Amino acid sequence: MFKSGFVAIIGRPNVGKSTLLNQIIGEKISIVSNKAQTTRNTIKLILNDEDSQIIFLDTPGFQNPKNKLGEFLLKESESSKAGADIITVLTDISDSIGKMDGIILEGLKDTKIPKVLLINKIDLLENKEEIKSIIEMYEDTGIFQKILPISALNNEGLNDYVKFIKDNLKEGPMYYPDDYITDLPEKFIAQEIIREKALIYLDEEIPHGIMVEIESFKERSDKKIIDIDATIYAEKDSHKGMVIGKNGAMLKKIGTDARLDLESFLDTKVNLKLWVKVDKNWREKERSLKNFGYK
Ligand SMILES: Nc1nc2c(ncn2[C@@H]2O[C@H](COP(=O)(O)OP(=O)(O)OP(=O)(O)O)[C@@H](O)[C@H]2O)c(=O)[nH]1
Ligand SMILES: [Mg+2]
Repeated sequence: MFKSGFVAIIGRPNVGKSTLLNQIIGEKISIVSNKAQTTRNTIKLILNDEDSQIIFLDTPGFQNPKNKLGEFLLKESESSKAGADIITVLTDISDSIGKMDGIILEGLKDTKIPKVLLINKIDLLENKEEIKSIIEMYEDTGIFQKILPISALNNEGLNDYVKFIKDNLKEGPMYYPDDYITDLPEKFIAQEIIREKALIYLDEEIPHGIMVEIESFKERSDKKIIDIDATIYAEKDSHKGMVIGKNGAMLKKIGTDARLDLESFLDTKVNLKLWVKVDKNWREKERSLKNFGYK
């Protein structure tokens, strides 16, 4: 019997949802940074096996929206639950259930499908005994069929998690060809790789106002190199200056790191050209959000 299904991963920003899924898939598809709200679209990551296909949905971090982009992110997270066969909630080693986690749990109380809780970042626990009381705290909610402490970063506890998913999958079709690990086009992943480098290097409020658009993505006819032209959008003129940096140093750093990742992802040489433009307050404008694919 072939089993398959959709597994939504939800949780606050920065708890490690994308790290977890990249680790399970064994390839870096979903971008990761230490800034909240790194993920902006629901991203499908596919785990293929001889007798099963699991489609994981990596969602934007669950938080109170502060602008139109935030409203879109919350909707993405909410709607991923609707199409899921199994729900995974990811949290970290905090010793109390915070406000946002409380809202997430409340929203799951009446959901009938299997639910699993992963307590991530146990590598950061100084006293390993502490995990017991954290597990008990979540057991008391009575919401989850399974609660597992994990470290997504160190690949700890992930086999048990995948086993739980497989045990709870139902008979189903192969939704995607068995060599697919995502349904995303290369162009989208290229855009995300560039955005990740900007997120990693830029500080304070700038990263959240960054958007990347791929202007052109062309393979040369001899197939030995891919030319990529991309624009980084910032929200303010002053932010544009910081993305470029002194004598272009910041843009160069972002470009070099992005090119190296692109070459490894696309398995070919890449010629990357970056531009920086300003689109004022695009996070509040329906039209810009639509243009950038957040609709
Ligand atoms: N120490 C430790 N850090 C981790 C672990 N998992 C993830 N991180 C770090 O946590 C940060 C956030 O990781 P992401 O995977 O981007 O988190 P996310 O939940 O997808 O965040 P959003 O997309 O913003 O909602 C990164 O700096 C990761 O390296 C873990 O198991 N241990
Ligand atoms: Mg993420």
